[in-house]
Amino acid sequence: MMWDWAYIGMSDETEEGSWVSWTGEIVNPFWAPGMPDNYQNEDCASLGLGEIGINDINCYDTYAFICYKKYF
Ligand SMILES: [Ca+2]
Ligand SMILES: [Ca+2]
Repeated sequence: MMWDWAYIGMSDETEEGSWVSWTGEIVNPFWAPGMPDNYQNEDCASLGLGEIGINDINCYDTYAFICYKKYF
């Protein structure tokens, strides 16, 4: 497992450009500048070590995973 990125449970795999959380809610995360860029069809949102904001990366590598939980 690589630890430089962590998936955060959001994807636009179903419809390109429509980001939804794993609970099915539409989300508009705090993207890093220039992201999401859909580089080579990236569909999974992630937080990178030392990065400011969220980047879309591919969904197929083995990274840590941070889930989203709604409290209110
Ligand atoms: Ca995408
Ligand atoms: Ca990207």
